[in-house]
Amino acid sequence: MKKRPVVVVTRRLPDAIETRLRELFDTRLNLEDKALTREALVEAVKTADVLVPTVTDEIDAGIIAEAGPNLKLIANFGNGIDHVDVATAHARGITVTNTPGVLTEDTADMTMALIMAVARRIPEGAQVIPAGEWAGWSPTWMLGRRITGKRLGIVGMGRIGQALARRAKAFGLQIHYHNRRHVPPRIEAELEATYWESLDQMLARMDIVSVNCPHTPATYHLLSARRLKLMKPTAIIVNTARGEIIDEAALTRLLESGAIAGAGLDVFEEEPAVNPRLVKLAKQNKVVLLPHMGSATYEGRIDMGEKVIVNIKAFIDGHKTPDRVLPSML
Ligand code: 8YV
Repeated sequence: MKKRPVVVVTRRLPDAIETRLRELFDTRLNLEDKALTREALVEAVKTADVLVPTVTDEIDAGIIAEAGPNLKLIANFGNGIDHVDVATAHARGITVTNTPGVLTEDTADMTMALIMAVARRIPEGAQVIPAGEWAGWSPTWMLGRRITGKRLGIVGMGRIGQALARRAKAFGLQIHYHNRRHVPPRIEAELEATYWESLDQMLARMDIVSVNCPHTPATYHLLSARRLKLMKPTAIIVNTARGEIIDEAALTRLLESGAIAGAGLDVFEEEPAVNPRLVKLAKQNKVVLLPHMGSATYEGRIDMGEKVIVNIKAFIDGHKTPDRVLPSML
């Protein structure tokens, strides 16, 4: 009988996925669910035929250089692939796959939730009753900002950007977007979306800015200090993509000085560390900070796991992997 491939999974996955992985492969699980140390990652790539990492694993050129001869597939559990050096893997003949599509709706929901949370002060309001501080209704208390009729500027109009645009349109927002290229005219018409070739010009005119592009070398600090300063002082910014796309220190300064009205962030530059000044702003209810929960639904995580399994199966059986990531795609 052919030897079953060794699949090393770096974090705990939903039970149903771990069970299926064990049925199909010689699967090594991380029952402790602690992010692997660099040494443990090196050990993993030395022994595995297939590595299943997550966003908490930095699979850089140094780690890939340590890979044993058997490692042929990195089947990432997650869509974003910026923690894997895809070019180096590719050069070494290691295929890389991800899990696109299955977390689109959940992430768009969370983006919309952050927009609402910031504009309508939901987390702040939700603390009042448990704290026993509600003195009763007042016409001028806990006022937020209306969503309907405002301009939403989406930076990155891929799957998640479009899913956000559909939701936002239903909330009465006007849809604007900046992307490397236009979305197809049919979609632009459906969303009544306005394309901005110039990100600078778009930023200066938006009430709400949402970051929905992948993190690549080209998008690192795309929202730089200079660009953030172009935003209106009444504007808010939300990010459910990757922390590195916004210059977090600059954003923090602008929030502190009131040059930007608010922010809703689900991702950070140095996760799980968060700039203490941002945390302070959260305590003052000036920003809403979530711990990278965009795709955190039971259904989403099972779908992601199933995609991982489909990619491994296809690869092992000698078929084309459905979700291969090539350096040219980044
Ligand atoms: C995942 C994400 O939780 O898929 C992504 O890109 O950021 C998250 O939704 C994480 O990546 C899992 O590895």
